[in-house]
Amino acid sequence: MTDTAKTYPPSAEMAAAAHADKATYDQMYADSVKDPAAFWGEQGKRLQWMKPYSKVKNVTYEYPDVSIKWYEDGTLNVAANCIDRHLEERGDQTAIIWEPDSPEDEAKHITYKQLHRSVCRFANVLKELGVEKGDRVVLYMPMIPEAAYAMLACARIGAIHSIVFAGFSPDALAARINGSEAKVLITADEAPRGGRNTALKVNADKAFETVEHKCKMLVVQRTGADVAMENERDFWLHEVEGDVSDDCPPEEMNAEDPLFILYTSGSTGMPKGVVHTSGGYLVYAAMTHQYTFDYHDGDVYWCTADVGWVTGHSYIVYGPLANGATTLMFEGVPTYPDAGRFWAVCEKHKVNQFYTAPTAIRALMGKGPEFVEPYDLSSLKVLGTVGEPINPEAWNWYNDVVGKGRAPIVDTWWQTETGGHLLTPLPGATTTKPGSATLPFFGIEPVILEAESGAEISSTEAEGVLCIRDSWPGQMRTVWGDHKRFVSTYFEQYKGYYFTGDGCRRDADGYYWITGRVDDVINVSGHRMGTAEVESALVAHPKVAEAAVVGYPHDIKGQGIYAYVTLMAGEAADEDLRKELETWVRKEIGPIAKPDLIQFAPGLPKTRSGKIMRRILRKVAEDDFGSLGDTSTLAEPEVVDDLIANRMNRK
Ligand code: 6R9
Repeated sequence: MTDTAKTYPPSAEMAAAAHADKATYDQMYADSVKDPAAFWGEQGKRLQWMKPYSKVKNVTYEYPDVSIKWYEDGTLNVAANCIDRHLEERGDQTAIIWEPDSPEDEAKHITYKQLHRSVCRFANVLKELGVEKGDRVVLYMPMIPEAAYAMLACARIGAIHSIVFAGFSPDALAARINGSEAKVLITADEAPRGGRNTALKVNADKAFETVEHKCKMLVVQRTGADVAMENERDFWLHEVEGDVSDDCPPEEMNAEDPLFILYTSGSTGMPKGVVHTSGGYLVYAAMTHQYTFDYHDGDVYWCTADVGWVTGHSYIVYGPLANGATTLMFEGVPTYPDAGRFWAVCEKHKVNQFYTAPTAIRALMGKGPEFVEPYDLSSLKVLGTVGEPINPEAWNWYNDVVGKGRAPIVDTWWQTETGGHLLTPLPGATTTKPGSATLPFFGIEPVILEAESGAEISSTEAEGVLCIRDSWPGQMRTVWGDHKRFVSTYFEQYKGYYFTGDGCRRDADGYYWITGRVDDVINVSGHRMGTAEVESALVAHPKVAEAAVVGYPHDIKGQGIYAYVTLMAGEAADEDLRKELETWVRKEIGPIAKPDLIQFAPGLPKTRSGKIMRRILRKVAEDDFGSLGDTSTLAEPEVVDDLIANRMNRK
């Protein structure tokens, strides 16, 4: 049995050495919410501004006139803040350690000086291809240094990047290229991962079949695979780079100019393009990186995320580099060549702060401690987790087996929309409880509302939906091309608050415990997936009449994807079709969206007005049909018996 009541106070050594101990946290937190403009005005000084700001905060959450601006009259360049300003003091320090997929291949150590040169050259290549300030550039990249160069090169010339995770399908890629009318797609020949190569260029070619506007392709050579190049459309980076200069002055950008677009899943419709801007985002990414991980000069920091997700944006590239850190970028997977790889890399590069996802911890926990024990992990000072609630068993394993009880765990709750951590312990300040994201970061005022009425629950102990009372600099500003959708998604249901979409409990000590999404978003291995997206992929198949998708508890992934499918009249519900539908969804969206279980059903439970009763589908998927609740409002109550009789998830 896991002792979940046990709490873990910071050690005296940690509290003494950290950027913040408890007294500092309490004082700074109180200041930050009492006078946000003064607090963030001061924090803004951690960046180098071309023209200093005079206004710090200009925000209204008032529906429907929501508008969020931070440091609005200041100008800066994000790449210059992440590179140039460090050159004098730490030009020869390693900025990026790159660890390749195969441990047989050599790691790279890229200094700030080398990073500067590579980013300037990359920026000049983009200019050669016609990219100008404000243009969109889509990235579909392996985890190689060029991915970071490309992001920073965009930032340097004021282009807006939109990264598409390399595991997404050509269709998903095309939708994002079209959605932002990108001028250039940056990709690579292939992406090695776990000993296998994904054919990125081939996927990109497929995507271009449905790209509706003129778009060029810049291709990085990673594996040297033989790929087709189309004249006047496709360009090799190493060829164009031959002719460009090392010098590329950083563009002066307004604090509120967009830095990037990142698509993320919501409860309805297709993924939306979350827009983050330059000044506030970078202040927030840098500050959270410094305090949450208690990063100190000279530390080696490793976040295992992919740059295709927000965690890779804020905590591999922007936050760490803004702080002049050494950030490790890993191309591979936790289980290749074996389940000891993470720990081998920690030992090899003497990693001080390590940040990963609960799904990886659970998977490695399942392989046994013998994959951890051979390695010297004494360099580890802080262990982080992100992406989904971490169950106390996994928390304890992380703490005991990996951290040997010496490294505090920071369970960081945040979202693509929030730009950086909102709820998190600080290593020297916060007593942790396994499974709780603990307390708010500076400037964050979480509130718990009653889901139905929207009334704020003021008692310390509370359970309901999690909202945030006021803005912070790292908050998203809009949905790309659809500000109305931004306002209606996050500010309509609970007026005057930012609505997170998560359920949450606050305990007697005021600690926050995320209970999971309250909307139709499921969290598969820490990746957000809208059930609507998977459903629309399924119904696009000619044999499918109707589909409903829900999540169910999955030991490793957190949630698995359970799909109920009704077929067109006359179609046979057999194993072949099940396989075909799995492949179909992989192709439409990508491997992460593949349903774990598909149940063929003659009908779905619906109300008389035709609304699918997801509550019932969730219960059946959870194999918990003893408590289906009221089914009397169903149009055809008998379909439920069939669903139960043929359920796929029997315990
Ligand atoms: C950073 C990231 C956001 C959703 C979020 C929540 C879940 C993330 C969590 C967590 C419990 C944590 N989530 N971190 N739940 N504890 N520490 O993951 O962004 O991909 O947008 O997902 O993930 O449900 O609303 P994103």
